Amino acid sequence: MTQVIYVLNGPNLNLLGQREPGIYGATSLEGIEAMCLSKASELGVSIEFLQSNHEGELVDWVQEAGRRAAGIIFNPAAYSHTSVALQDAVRAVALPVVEVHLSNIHKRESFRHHSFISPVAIGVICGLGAFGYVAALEALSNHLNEAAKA
Ligand code: CA2
Repeated sequence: MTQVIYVLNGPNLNLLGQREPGIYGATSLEGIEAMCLSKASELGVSIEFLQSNHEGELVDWVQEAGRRAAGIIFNPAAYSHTSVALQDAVRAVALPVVEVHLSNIHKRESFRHHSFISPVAIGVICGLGAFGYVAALEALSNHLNEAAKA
């Protein structure tokens, strides 16, 4: 059966492409979804691409992924830096998670340097813009294929 990968996006990422292109790039979230769909078809996986401005809804989707998906690509946006609830959700589902940030959070304000998700992710990609999502999809698919062989 085709593997499903959840691509979850946190608060304000629906504004991508409309504001702050100097930090987050000019690609809209719909554009990023299109890039992910194209990569997913190349890799032979299917994706569920979602965005929410609400922490609880993101928790619900992580739990749903635990029942339906093989892994998660997660840009929790500002909740990366604040949310114990999202860390607990990721820990509870025990799925491989690749954390993605469009910007290089380590080059920015110090409050962005810590992520609650990084310690429970298999890897983190930041600073590569929209391409980071495509790289994350390839990395997660490779991780799943390697895990299936072991
Ligand atoms: O670089 C990233 O992907 C971030 O996760 C984006 C978050 C930020 O809080 C993280 O520190 C790093 C912010 C997303 C807000 O997106 C906007 C897009 C356009 C205009 C304004 C905000």
